[in-house]
Amino acid sequence: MTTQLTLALSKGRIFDDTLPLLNAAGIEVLENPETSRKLILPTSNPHLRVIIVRASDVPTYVQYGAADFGVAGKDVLIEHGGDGLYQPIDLRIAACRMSVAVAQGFDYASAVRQGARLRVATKYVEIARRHFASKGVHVDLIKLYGSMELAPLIGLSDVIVDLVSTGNTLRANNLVEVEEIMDISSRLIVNQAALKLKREALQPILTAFESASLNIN
Ligand code: PRT
Ligand code: MG
Repeated sequence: MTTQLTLALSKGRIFDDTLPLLNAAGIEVLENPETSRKLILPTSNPHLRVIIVRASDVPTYVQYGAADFGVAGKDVLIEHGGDGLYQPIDLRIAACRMSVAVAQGFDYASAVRQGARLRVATKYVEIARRHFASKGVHVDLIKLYGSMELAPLIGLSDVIVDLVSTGNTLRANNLVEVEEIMDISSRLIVNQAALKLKREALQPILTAFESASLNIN
């Protein structure tokens, strides 16, 4: 009997950037998640299927073994925690950075110097909490699920912590990046039990992903 493998991906940049890695492993995904409503996509490998889930849900599917492996951003992995996950490879895809940004005119440096208590709006509360704790800055964290850029503009927060790639979103909203917290890229994550029980089926794909990511990036 051959082993069935399930790979969890999110639509959009993670799916788009993972496709070339799958192709390098000789695998075609047979439906396009942008046009198909299907959440389980067959591939040219009859023993491998792709499931499409929210980016922040990828670690949960892999942790519980509903997916054997998946691709998730470092941001998502830090917020989720690493329980039950093996993180063997930085695929170096969907790269961006996690930064602190403020409204134009807000003097972040002197607020920090004066020991002001900062209101921080973010979707990434764990990353923000660790960052400001390490700087010894007191913060009130305000959890948002999107459109963080709005918060400093209408007085919900003093600063935001968000992902930045081109900087266009910040610029369009008159926000300024004042501090880079960390570089972000996407990682391959593997269910720890699957790694042991399905090693023979998984290993060739993991190896192909790793060498393809080195060649492509
Ligand atoms: O969208 P959804 O709520 O379903 O989930 P998600 O936003 O977590 O998923 P998705 O697909 O948008 O992002 C998946 C992963 O891509 C993230 O977890 C990051 O690791 C990575 N990534 C890379 C990014 C970006 N670049 C990025 N630029 N994720 C989000 N952005 C957003 C950012 O939040 C901001 O709103 O793009 C905007 C900034 O982009 P620039 O180019 O204007 O600076
Ligand atoms: Mg998004």
